[in-house]
Amino acid sequence: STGATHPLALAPVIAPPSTVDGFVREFLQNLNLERGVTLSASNPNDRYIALAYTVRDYLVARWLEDQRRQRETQAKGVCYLSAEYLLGRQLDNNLLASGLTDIATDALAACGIDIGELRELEVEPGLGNGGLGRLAACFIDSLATMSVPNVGYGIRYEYGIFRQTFVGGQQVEQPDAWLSLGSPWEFPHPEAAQTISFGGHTETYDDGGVTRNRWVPGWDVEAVPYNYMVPGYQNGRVNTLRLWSAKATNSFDLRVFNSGDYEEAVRAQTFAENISKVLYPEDSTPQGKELRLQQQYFFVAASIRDFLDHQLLPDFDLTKLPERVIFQLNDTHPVIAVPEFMRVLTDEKGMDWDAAWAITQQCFAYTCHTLLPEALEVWSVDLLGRLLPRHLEIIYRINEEFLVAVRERFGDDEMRIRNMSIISEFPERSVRMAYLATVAGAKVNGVAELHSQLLRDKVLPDFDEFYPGKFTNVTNGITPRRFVRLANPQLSGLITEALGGGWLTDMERLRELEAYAEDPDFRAAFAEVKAANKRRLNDVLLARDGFEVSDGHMLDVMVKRLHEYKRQMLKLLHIVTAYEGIVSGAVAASDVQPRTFIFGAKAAPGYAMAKRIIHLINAVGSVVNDDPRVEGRLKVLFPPNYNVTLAERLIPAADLSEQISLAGKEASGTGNMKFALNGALTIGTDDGANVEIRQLVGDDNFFLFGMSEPEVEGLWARGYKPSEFYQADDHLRRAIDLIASGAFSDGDKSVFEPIVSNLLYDDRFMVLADYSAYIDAQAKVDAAYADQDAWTRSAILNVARCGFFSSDRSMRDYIERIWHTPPSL
Ligand code: AZC
Repeated sequence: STGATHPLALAPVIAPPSTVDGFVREFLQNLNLERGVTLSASNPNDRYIALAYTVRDYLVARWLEDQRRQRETQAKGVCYLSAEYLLGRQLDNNLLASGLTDIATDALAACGIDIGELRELEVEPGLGNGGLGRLAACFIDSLATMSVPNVGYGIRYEYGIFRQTFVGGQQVEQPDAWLSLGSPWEFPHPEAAQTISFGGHTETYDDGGVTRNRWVPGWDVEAVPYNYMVPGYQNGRVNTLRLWSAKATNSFDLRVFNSGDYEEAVRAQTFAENISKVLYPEDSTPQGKELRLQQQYFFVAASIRDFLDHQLLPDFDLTKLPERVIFQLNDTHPVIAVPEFMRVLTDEKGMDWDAAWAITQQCFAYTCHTLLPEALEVWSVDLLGRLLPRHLEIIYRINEEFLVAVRERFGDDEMRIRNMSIISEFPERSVRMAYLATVAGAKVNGVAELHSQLLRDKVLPDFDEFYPGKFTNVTNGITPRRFVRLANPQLSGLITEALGGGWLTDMERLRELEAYAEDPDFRAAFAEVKAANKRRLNDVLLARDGFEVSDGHMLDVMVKRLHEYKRQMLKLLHIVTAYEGIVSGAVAASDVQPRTFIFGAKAAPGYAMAKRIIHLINAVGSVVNDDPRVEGRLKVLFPPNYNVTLAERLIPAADLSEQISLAGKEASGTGNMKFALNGALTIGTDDGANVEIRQLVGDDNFFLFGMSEPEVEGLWARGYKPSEFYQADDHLRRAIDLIASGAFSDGDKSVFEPIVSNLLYDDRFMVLADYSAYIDAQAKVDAAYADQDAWTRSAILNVARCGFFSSDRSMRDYIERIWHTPPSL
């Protein structure tokens, strides 16, 4: 009790506006009170922020209520630890979740404002690289929608994923200053900052007759929490996303300031604040930088402390932690949380080692998102020991006890012990974070059936044998609220007309659409939605980049990070082949199914080959688009800066979804799910979640091509020589020769020579081996597209059969197989 007596203060959650009048009043009040302007004096940014605050005010009441309830019940919840959350724009999502879209639209119209214009002002928080970060964002949406208590913990990067521009067809990275106009969705709490320590040394001391070790850190920074609301879809529930921002500690500052060294003080501040300054733009490759390890420890240490100190009731019995919380490790980035948790339980809370370890092994679970061995994070012992000396000791002890147990089980099989050790000795002594996570985690999961299987069989087979039942699968999912309802309102309307409401939170109901696939009127309506989405995309690309999507073209889309294993090169060889066929006269232009190819892809700034491929895509695009011989038939568009906002426009307009990674390399993919659920047909390899998509939609509604994973292995074993494929295939040779000739680089053969020689003499991802199967499958695509009605039928069946890929289903799987949290609060 606060001692309040006023009736309003007794129910301190203020009722939000739920009428147009109420919304207008609140909006104008926010303009006045928060922006200090009147409506007539306001600029668009003022209006956007006042609108955001008005929606936020509405959600806050629910949020406070949920926080109170969660504290009261102390039900088991999920702490999702992720270095990335690729959120996308918030305004529309929060309007949809709160059911305020119509009220807000009308209220703004009544103020003479077009809400659509304000929507475009929001800079999306790009606090993630790609699939892994977007998955985290989908998961927290689903948990809120399913009323599962959850806190998402992460980093509030001041600069998110870089803004990509093209100069002369080459990628140039610009900083993403997403916070520069203010961020109305966040609640900063500087007063609740945690102090996070680094460096120093460890020492032994006498604790009442027992010798213990403890950490004497060398320096520290403040972690300031910023809270974001994560509203469920129209269920009145709001969870929390808590992102940490680094600040210099005051004491440190003051000490140096007092000594009169202003520059040194500023330098110290910059050093501290660098920790949350920028997202590492790496995807599927670890960046072994000291600052990155600092980021990782910074956010998990703050999160664990936050949970223990603020989410638990005082006097909570720590031995009961496994009944209260599960920390889900989103890839290896947060795995340093394991030794930190052990350190807190033993060194700080005085628990004995064995008890603490038993608790730790129940409180963590680990998701692996890759199969590329080069993408599994390792930290050199040297660096770890310098930055986190106590943690290194703890890791050594975990490893020691683990290897004793391995010996007990498998005997003195030194080879196996070396292979399973958390510490690897070559090329330098280092800590294998995936192994640490596997040893500590109650469960380890891959992100699609095939990936989980390969993880057990190929990447961690010894661990699978040692820990029966530890490995499991949870196939990824996507939130249908953002990627169907918001991205594709027309399709959503059509589905609701057919099925009534409720499907958005029960996506298996889309199955009922199967019957509609046989209805010519429904097919016509569905085709009209696709056409309208193409027109909308055309408007977006015209305004954004000056591009035009040609009428009547098949829209063939490949959007994802640029990585060799994803094989944008294979797509490009198809385009060059189609182009070469027409200009050489081998194929009559009039016989070619008109297509617009759209790429979207960022390359990691340090990934030279990926950047060269971007350059080549743009180079091929400008030649093809300028050549009158293929006009009206082939077009290549590469809008720069592919992000969540653009994805929401592109995907609903696509006819064909390109998912063409080398089998065994793409852990899951999630873009593949978004396309299928928006009625694009997939051309794809038997890789990642493509396998499950194909099983669900059926072979007739999916264009499968290429080697399977065992076939890939077989070819490696026999010895892969890409040049043999080049020699044996006329089309392939002509396509590669055309690139090598300088036809796309003003005659300069050197520009793309590294790509050509890589393909001919290395080709790690077997582009040439799958080329001819891909070209054949594309011919089948053309033939199928010629029968528009049959194509539409297949597209409807894709939608109808992909309800499985809702992230709500993924969350149910995590709850059942890993978290064991109560289904709802
Ligand atoms: C990605 C995988 O490459 C992708 O296949 C998967 O769908 C996605 O995670 C979500 O699980 N991985 C990454 O983005 N990053 C790393 C480090 O693997």
